Amino acid sequence: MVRARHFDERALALQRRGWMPGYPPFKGQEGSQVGAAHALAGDDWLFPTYRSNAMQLARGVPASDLLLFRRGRAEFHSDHDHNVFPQAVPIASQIPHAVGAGMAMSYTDSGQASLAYFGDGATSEGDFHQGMNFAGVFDAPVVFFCENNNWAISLPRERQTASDSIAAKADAYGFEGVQVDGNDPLAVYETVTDALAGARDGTPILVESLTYRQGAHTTSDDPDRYRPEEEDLPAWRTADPVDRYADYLHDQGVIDAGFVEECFDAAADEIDDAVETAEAAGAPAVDELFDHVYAERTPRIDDQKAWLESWLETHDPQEMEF
Ligand SMILES: Cc1ncc(C[n+]2csc(CCOP(=O)(O)OP(=O)(O)O)c2C)c(N)n1
Ligand SMILES: [Mg+2]
Repeated sequence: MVRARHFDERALALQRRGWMPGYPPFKGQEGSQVGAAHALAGDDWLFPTYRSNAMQLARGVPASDLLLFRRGRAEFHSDHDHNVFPQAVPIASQIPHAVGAGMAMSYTDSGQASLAYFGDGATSEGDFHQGMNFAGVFDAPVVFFCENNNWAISLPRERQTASDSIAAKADAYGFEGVQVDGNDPLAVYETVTDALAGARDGTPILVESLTYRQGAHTTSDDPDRYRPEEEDLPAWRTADPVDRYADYLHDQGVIDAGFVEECFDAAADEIDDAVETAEAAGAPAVDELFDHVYAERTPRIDDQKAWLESWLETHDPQEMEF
């Protein structure tokens, strides 16, 4: 969790000095993401989003790959060594992918499971309902892991849905939905471990992990414009999960006073190296921007590519400020 926190803080600072065009911070969601990531088996598949970098880190994806992806290097979009699908930016589009993969896992008796990560806002998309429906009908080994951080950009959870909870939505699809304190990594780990075991036996499940987005939606967002200073949420929901877990481990006598600082120092070294690696890798080739829009380039994409190539003859993107 400390590694993830440090990655997030560094990424934010790097974006602020123009190192990458944008960044979606996950501060406050480390307990939920790291707890869930540790519950996955090595050969399970994670279907992530732009928000879930802590999950990818905890799963073993190198920090430099995550940074290079944010610098536009398409080859780091997914990580097949760690069974991590590409990060979905179109909201909820990864949910049917996770279900389809789950159905394939069950047809081939592979013993794997897939975990679809998404936010509270994704539950208003058709893809969420279609994925949930297919999983229920076909007994797909899927854990629907909804990280409810109370906000979908500027839309609060109470305006997202009139349901009592997000977990309650599972009822309509014939399987269980559960809520968990998303700021308690051990509770999340246990809940997702049990959820994966059930999923492997053909019972999908929806886990609603209740946590809080401490920062902005992305570096293009200013939450002061829409978020009240005092949230109407219980303290456990807005409390810092890193501090809370460190205090807990300290009280239990598991760690001593200097341990968290040592973790921060180790994380700082790791991220320094990752930034150096990412910087050495250079800018993406122009083709990468256009090659993966469709399976084959269309005439309009070809026109856009030609325009950019001629623009680059007189401009240097490295000199631009974001
Ligand atoms: C299909 C689609 N519609 C709209 C958007 C714009 N958009 C980006 S993030 C976001 C809110 C998502 O909120 P939530 O699902 O709660 O995830 P969070 O950002 O809180 O992790 C929206 C509407 C998008 N990316 N894709
Ligand atoms: Mg949200």
